[in-house]
Amino acid sequence: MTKQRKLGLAVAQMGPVHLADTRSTVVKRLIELMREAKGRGAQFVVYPELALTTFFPRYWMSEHEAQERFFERSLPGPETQPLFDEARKLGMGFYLGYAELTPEGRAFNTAVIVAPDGSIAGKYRKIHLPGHSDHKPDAPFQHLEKKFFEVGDMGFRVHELTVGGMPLHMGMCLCNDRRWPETYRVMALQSAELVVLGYNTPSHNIHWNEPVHLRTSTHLISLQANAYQNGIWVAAAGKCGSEDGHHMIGSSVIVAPTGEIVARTLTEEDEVICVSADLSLGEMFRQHVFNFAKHRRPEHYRLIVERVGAGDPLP
Ligand code: ING
Repeated sequence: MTKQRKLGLAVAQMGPVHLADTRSTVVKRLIELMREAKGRGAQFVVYPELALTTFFPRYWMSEHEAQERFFERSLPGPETQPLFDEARKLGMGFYLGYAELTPEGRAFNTAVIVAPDGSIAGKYRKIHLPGHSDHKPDAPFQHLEKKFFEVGDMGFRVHELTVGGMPLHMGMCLCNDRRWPETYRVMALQSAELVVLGYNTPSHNIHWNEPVHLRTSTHLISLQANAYQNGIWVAAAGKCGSEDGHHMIGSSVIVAPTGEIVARTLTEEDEVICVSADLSLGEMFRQHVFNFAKHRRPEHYRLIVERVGAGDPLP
């Protein structure tokens, strides 16, 4: 049996963030969640996508207005610095999702991994942007990620960081990315042991009358299948509950390389779940059933990269 490599891993789910909530009140909640995670033995904590604000892509507005109200021009910035200070004081690493406006004026749905020493160990810009860019006035709400964000330009990367004296390979993604198997496979091919992600998932589908329960079941299936099929831990933090009347699913989870849910939130509020994740567990799957080097046959997978949409059967 390989040597155990235990990581105190927490997910900090957030309840609603309303339009009227200020960043500083949100940062106070994030700090409270970090302190609870620390008390539960965590060394790394995962926060949601767009954690600092309400899920603003649900509202029609100009890019300029969105950028003025909901984007960060620097991270840490004046309002988020207290979170970075607290993390360094607690020796806690964390993942945080936020809306990024670059000095050149480019807008991304972004997340960072911050190492326990406070340094930014990795940045990711969301690649799979769901929703639309046009105004749908008849819809109960919008989903304007294709309007407010550019497609991420950093690819799917795996970041090496040391947590609690243990070096580890951590991948990251955002929300809709978790529904696409390519996301995890590209990171598992870079030897990821753990993928962390945040999400904001409306429970109502504006395109068709999808049964509400499917939002949660498809969320969980996506995480569990890909954790197992890549031999990795997956930690997913939701921002949930009803934001100014718009409901989003909870069910934040930590999933083991077995595909089993080892911790799951019970509420749609601020809530911490925490496990002692043995990163060596993934090796059992990566050495045997999903030994990529031994079993994969990329020469037969070419369509996955060459085609964007579905086309005719091969001749
Ligand atoms: N939200 C949703 C998500 O991927 C969605 C959008 C829901 C797409 C359900 C397809 C099906 O969880 C974000 N922010 O990507």
